[in-house]
Amino acid sequence: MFADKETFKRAFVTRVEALCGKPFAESTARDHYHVLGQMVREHISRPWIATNERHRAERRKQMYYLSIEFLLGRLLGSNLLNLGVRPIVEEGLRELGIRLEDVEECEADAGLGNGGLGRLAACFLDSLATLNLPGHGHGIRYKHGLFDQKIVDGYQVELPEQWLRHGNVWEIRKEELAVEVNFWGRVEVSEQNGRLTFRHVDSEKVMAVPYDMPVIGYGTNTVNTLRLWSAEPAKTFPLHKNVMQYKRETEAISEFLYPDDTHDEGKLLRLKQQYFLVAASLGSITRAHRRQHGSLHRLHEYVAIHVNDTHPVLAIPELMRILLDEEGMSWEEAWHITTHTIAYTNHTTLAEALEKWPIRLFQPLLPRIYMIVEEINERFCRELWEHYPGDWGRIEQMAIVAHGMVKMAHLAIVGSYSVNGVAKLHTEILKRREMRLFYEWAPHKFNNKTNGVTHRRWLLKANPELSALITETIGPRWIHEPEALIDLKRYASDPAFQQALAAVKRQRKAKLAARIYEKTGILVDESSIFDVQVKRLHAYKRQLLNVLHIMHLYNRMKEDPHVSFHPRTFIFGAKASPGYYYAKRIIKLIHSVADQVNNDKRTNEQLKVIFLENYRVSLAEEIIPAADVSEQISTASKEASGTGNMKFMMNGAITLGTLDGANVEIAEAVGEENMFLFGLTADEVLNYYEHGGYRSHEYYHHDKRIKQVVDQLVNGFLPDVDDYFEPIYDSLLAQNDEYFVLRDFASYAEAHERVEAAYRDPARWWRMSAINIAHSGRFASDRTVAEYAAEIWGISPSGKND
Ligand code: 4GP
Repeated sequence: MFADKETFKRAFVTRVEALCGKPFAESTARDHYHVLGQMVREHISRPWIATNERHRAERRKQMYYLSIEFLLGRLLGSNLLNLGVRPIVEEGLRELGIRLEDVEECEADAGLGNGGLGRLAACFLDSLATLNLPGHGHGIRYKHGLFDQKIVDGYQVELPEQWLRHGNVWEIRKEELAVEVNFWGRVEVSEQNGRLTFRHVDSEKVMAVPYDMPVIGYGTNTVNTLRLWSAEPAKTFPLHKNVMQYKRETEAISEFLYPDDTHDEGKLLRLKQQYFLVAASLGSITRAHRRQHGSLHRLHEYVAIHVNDTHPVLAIPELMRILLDEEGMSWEEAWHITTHTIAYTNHTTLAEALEKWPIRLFQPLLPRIYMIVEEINERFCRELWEHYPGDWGRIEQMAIVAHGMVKMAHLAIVGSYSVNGVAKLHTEILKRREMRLFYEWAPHKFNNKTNGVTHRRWLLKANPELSALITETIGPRWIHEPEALIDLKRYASDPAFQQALAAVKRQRKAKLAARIYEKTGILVDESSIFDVQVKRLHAYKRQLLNVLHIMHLYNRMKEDPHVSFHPRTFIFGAKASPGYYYAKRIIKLIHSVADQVNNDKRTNEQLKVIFLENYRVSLAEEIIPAADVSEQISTASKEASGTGNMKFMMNGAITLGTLDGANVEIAEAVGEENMFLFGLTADEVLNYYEHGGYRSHEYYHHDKRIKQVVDQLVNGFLPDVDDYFEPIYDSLLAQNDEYFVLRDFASYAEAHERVEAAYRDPARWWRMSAINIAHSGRFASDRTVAEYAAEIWGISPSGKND
């Protein structure tokens, strides 16, 4: 089908006519997308089946990555790339008068995730398949992914996302593999041969139906599986319930992705989603294992189950339930298997994100699971008592069930064999602070796995221009071995390479500028510095610091007609969780400042502020290659890792950031002279939190620049908003500025001056840019996944590359 261009063209035309029932000349871009998608799926059906067969034949250990989010983005482009057929397809389509780009645009952006955590899961799938590792994803097939963001008059409005509206060419429904999931009801206890047995009766049943999506490795025959579960009514309806109500409640489980990152909604539906994912995944994993091995006694030797944050942590009691109630194992054996099968990653230390479920919700919904959690807790507390006799305070702090709540992170640590953070600093903070007592109790469980991103999507696919330059310069080895990018270092000061690098950036900036004009009607100066902050909107990520600084630049220009600096275009993209009102006010603030700045003739030649609505994976792929400056300005200690920072450096942007998350390791790699670092360190921030001593008022009163911009939030400088920004003003002063925005302002402004100076010196700038690209290989998810495979999962590559 994809053997050569002519074969492809013939197959494509025949199929378009056969599948769409119309002459080729009348077919639309959407028809082309569907046909191409189907051709790819057919093309990989053999290797997909073969991968599964090979794994079975080799009896190889498998890893299942359980995640409530997979932020996949579009798949056609990266699938064509990974299969190595993109040039044939692109050329063939061109000869048929079709632009591949237009076809790709027809694909909905699969937004089954909120941000970093979900996108990380998607990057891991790509690396697993490419490294021929037997690792698969399990998630939920939400009917609606993360909401679509519309900006109306500067305010965020949320619309339901509809990625399945035109179907999903990548998925295969496998009804015969459905798993029954039980909610509510009660537990019947009886005694048989001196042993207690437990039966969950009178439950409400839900069918979990799997939809499998292929995960295609780059340049290999491996095709792994992402299994997404959809909730459907069971064949037997509960007698006591209205049928329509039962159907609605059941389907609601996989209807919406919760639009919250880091916040715990505390809703029953969320808990249902979590158990649904876990029960369906474990049902299918254990069924397959049992079929192959006859029993589950050696499950941990053949299966690793990774829980991505605490959302799937009910995998622990659910696996215990299967081993105890279905397999009839002793507690000791079941616990041994469970705690040698499950591994856990923590993604955040924000207190509000640490999930806790009230027993009053948990127990009635999941009666048997709750019993098991209680027993885990009792045994754990007993063990602690032996370890720390008399230390009630410690035991109370570490208990899994306490004060009417089930603490999911505690359950995760106790029931797993590995607990990892996502960057060195984050892991250290977990060990020294957030999880200190657990670290003291079981230090061997704790380890670090610094995040990474797939350089195939974020560089090779998103930035073909830069990729071509890299390959021309150092050859193609970096595509398979991203650490080979280090070879670019030799060219960092080479004027010809620098010029070529600058030309590529110019090209990508022109492309983004055209996109900005198309979307907003605003013309931006392509030779200005593109200074970008794109990520979820959150107080700790400090988009506010960025805006206040823009206001300051504007004030300077207004006050001093002679001040001149290199033109700047500040670009934002961010969704705020619908119930996070503070974050929504910041979005409006960005728009108000943009209106002011962009419409002022005195300043708008030098300063532009752009907000691109509906930030998502496909938009990120357009923005990141065009960035000069990457804003990674979270309050130190708050951003567990960050992954945007890695995507930007890979594309030659230079980080303007705090020493937070993986920025610390980026600085270690490239050297501080190749970044613009500023602000408090994590230790300083944590010290303030612990011992006090910060008074934001002092910074407000002592720095005229700060006073001016903070006052401008509420003094009518920004028209038509009444007192809408008052809560922001209060957060900075009355509430003593929890995220140290004012504390870091001066240092941030000074760092911006360093940006300016560096940009005025092209030889220096492009050298910095090249060095960032050269060192980005270690932030590829291939490295991260290889570390997980060797140090946590114990899985090894299967088959061979082509
Ligand atoms: C994010 C963290 O905030 C981010 O620092 C990290 O890079 C990412 O996970 C992947 O590890 N957390 C979330 C979340 O997205 O929902 O908690």
